[in-house]
Amino acid sequence: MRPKHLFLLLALILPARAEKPRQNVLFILADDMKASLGCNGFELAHTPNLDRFAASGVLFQRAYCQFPLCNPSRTSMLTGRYPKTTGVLGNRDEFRKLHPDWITLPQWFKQHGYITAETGKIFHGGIDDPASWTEGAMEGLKIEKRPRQTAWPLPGDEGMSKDQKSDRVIVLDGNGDGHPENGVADRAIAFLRAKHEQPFFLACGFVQPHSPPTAPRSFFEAWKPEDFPLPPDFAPRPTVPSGFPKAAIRPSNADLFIGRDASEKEAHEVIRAYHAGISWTDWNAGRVLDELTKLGLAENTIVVFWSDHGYQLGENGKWSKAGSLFEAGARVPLIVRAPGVTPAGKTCDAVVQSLDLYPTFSALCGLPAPSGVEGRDLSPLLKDPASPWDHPAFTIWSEDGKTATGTSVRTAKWRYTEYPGSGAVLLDPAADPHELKNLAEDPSLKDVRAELSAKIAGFSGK
Ligand SMILES: [Ca+2]
Repeated sequence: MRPKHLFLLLALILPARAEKPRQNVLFILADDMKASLGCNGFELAHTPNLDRFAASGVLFQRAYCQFPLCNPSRTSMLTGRYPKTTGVLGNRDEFRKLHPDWITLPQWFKQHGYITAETGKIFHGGIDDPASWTEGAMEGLKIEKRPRQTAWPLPGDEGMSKDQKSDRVIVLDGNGDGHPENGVADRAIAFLRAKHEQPFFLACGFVQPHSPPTAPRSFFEAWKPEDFPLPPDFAPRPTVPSGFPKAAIRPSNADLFIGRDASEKEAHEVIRAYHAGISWTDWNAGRVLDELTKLGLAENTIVVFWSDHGYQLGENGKWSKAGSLFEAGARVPLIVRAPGVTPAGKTCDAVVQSLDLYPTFSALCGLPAPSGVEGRDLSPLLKDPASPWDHPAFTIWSEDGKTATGTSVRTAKWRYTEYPGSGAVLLDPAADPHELKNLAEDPSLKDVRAELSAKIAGFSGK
């Protein structure tokens, strides 16, 4: 071969062989946050940082969790498997005891040369998975001094039961410095500033707006309590709406207004407090996102914002996520920015699921496809949010932590839920955004119901 030809051949081969630098991952999680960001179209929201982030990536408007409770939802997402497969149907189950050989999402990155670090709540509180994280990445966060706080409506901690401690509103002095929630962001920022020889997977998990709703005073002052209208089906205590099966609303609240009625005045206050918690999370997420940009890491880092499930905020007297197989409980905020992949400021209306994140992160970073996962790689939607996509989302609830006592399927048009032994719910969320009208017995929708019921039967057979 003549030297000129050899040079041309090498020029063709070498770039293909050169190792492409791997992208970092910054995964920001929120706890109990319904999709009520400004970018979701919620006009009362005060979420400038996440709105700006959404304007730089792809916002999913129909993203759904697999179980409306922390541990089952997070376990499903972090293992890429449906809750029925994980067997984790309650907050006390530990997936690692059930599946010692499974490889979690961060662990998959760790196995492929990434530093994997966490700050805040990633797995459920009290259930961490040391195998998922790089050794040394879990040094404890030191809290020097907590900010002064005011509890409402109960005056102090003395004599309060665990439930009562959860059932109140916390107003912080200053900007919350010294509170663990700010510490979650501080630690993420410190991690980003440190020099890393390897690509990183940093999970940054905030615990707001989980009860008790907590935020610095300034975030409350963005609104008056009455700025937030009560839901049209507001009730002082959990109330099964007319035309719905009994199992659709649990008889008692799990997070707020536990064992007591909600007055309209308190309801306005708590709704405001919940959104103040969202705004504080937005502020902390903004600090981390700004640091990523300032350090010049944004061009080489995939960023995802997600919450573990939604929330019912007084609808039918329900103040919790637990048991909610409505849009309010199953829908989650999801924003993805992948440099070189996602267009800026696009909205995706495809139905996607939390458990799709594992294979998606993996594909975006050029890792091999993980085995055993049940989600789908969302890359086609990230490249073109209008790509054809016709996969339903499934969300289940279990009252006893052992079997599904409700199974819900979401398609582009419908939400359909079956509660064995109690009945079914068919909702048209676009026409009925407050989820007031159960269409399950509408004779004109008999075929629709049969088709959706067949999807649930197929899913239940997994
Ligand atoms: Ca949660």
